[in-house]
Amino acid sequence: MTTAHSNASIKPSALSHPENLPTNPAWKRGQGKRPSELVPDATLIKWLRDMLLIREFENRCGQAYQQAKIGGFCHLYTGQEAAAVGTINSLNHDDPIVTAYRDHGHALARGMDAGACMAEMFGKSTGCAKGKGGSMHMFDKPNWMFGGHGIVGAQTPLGTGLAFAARYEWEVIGKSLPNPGVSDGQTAKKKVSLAYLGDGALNQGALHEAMNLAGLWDIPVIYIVENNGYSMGTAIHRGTTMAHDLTKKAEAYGMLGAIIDGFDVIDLYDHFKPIVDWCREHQKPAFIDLKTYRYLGHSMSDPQKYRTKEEVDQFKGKDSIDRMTHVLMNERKAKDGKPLLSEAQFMDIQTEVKDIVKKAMDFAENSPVPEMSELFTDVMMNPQANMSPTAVYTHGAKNPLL
Ligand SMILES: Cc1ncc(C[n+]2csc(CCOP(=O)(O)OP(=O)(O)O)c2C)c(N)n1
Ligand SMILES: [Mg+2]
Repeated sequence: MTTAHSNASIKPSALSHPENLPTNPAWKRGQGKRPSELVPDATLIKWLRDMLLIREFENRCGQAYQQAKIGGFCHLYTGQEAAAVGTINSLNHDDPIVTAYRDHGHALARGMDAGACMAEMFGKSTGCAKGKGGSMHMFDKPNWMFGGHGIVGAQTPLGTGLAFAARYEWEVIGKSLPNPGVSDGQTAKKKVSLAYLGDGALNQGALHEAMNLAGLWDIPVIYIVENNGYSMGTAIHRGTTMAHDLTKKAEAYGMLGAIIDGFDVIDLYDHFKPIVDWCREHQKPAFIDLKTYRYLGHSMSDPQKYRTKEEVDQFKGKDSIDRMTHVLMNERKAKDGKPLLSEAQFMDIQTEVKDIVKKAMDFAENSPVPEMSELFTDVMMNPQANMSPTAVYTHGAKNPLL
């Protein structure tokens, strides 16, 4: 890769001219249509359906956890639905994404089968990670979802690497490598990757190393801070500098930064889609401070002493599902002038998602737990003899540490 020089045809001054920046798209200057106006009616309804599916899935996970059917860590996404749905739907299906441990929403928005997702929650062999990952490790290669990661910030270099690989494929190899839905030898195309992180990851060294390289080498990764205001019980302004304007951090690494409201999925799309298109076209990174809020505790046991009920209620008043339902029932009209969504259609969608999640629960409950032998598969091995104090470990053999 020839790094920044490969963009020599695009004059930096032209690219950074306010009129050419995706943070100032034509529609904001009163010209042209908003991106969401070009989205088919059925797709908008699907966005609402996906947000409802995530909410229902999380509600049922919470119940199953109380019944001890789900064990280990479990972080619910309730309240943040528009963030995953609005950003993922701004991508092509084969643009890779990677996220942290609050990952069920991204998996479902990406199209993961709800049964495989729920079975993973239940630790069953039919789960997307064979029941060996659990809540924090949703993986779905056919849907270009590369996890689900538990170490705060660790996914951000991975997202950067995914974008580097995509750009290398396009610019250096010139053809795509074998991947789901792509046969070897197809012309590679320009891609972007999304690397989601929580506001708690903002001060992790890994993020800053990754952002530095992305800025230096023009790696087309978009860091999305799902800024729900808290890292466990620590409010962002107590632990992070410039919390009132995180785009300054992007500036320091020479990349585009934007603050986007993550509560209204249509508005989010209108602001985010131009950034994705720009990053793809010019093969550049970006950094988004996406304002959102989680309604529930950090994980399953959190007395939430760090915030008031009034604060939570205030954000519930901006609920993204209520907002989208209102827009589709009252503001957006179909070609015949009628509202895009009727009350009856809304009820049907609710019934549909309840049914999907119920079937997913049944599937998870009735699936077998992994075989004992699975303990020794899909684990790291020492590639070189005598490198480990506990001797050589070969794939499939009993781990000497156990
Ligand atoms: C490197 C590392 N340090 C600490 C933890 C413990 N930990 C788990 S979640 C979390 C808070 C992260 O908050 P944030 O990034 O804002 O994500 P949110 O939970 O709000 O989605 C911490 C400190 C961890 N998993 N990894
Ligand atoms: Mg947070």
